[in-house]
Amino acid sequence: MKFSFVSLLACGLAVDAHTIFQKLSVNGKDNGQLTGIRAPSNNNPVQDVTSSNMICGAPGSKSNTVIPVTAGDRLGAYWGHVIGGAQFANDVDNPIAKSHKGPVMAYLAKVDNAASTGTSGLKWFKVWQDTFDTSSRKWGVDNMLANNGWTFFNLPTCIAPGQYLLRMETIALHSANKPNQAQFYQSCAQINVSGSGSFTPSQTVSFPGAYKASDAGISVNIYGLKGQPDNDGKPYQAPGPAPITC
Ligand SMILES: *[C@@H]1O[C@H](CO)[C@@H](O)[C@H](O)[C@H]1NC(C)=O
Ligand SMILES: [Cu+2]
Repeated sequence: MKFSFVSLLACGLAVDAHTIFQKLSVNGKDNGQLTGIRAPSNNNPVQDVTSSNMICGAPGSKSNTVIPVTAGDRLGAYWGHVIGGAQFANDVDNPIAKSHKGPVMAYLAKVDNAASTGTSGLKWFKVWQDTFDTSSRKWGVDNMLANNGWTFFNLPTCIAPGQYLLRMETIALHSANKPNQAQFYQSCAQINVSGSGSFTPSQTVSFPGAYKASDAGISVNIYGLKGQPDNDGKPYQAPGPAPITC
């Protein structure tokens, strides 16, 4: 019964404890709020894996900016409870409620024009994920919390030059033991990659389509025998493909 009480506290009450990816840093330089970002206008999660909102979140902000990056750069994705970060002073649910354990992942899709492209029919591949570490029993979300909302990763050096949408995704699994209760949070950044990479993915996935509600990483009880959200120290199988290797 413990986990149902926890999830009731986490998301069943009036205050929502959700999150939004809303700015991108490149080698430590913050590009600013919603610059080059397509973010949903509110922090409600997507819970239907067949929804087109699985791509870049519910329709919201638009930007004409395409952020220049070089393959190999260290990217930072900033997540906040609401657009701007904290909803109010001492907001304990910024960047996300501590109950919202789960993975943080990054996908790319090649596009002709990152500022103007539509989002349906794109071919996505995963470039990074921070899922669950069985020894420390920390989730990607725990690392995001420890970094005050930032998740950092290196854009693989093999990524070919050109424009891409970067789809950042956090999945909150605190209620995922119940059908369709995994919470998906995603926005997309518009990037222009330079460098000398030549990677073309041999396999890609579609959104929606890449995930099924029954996937082991989506329909999952993360509470161990002691009622802790530690997956009982067992490996966690994140949804979607494995990240590419260069
Ligand atoms: C993308 O980068 C290339 C190489 O630096 C540059 O020539 C091009 O103008 C850039 N395009 C956009 C939309 O920023
Ligand atoms: Cu939530």
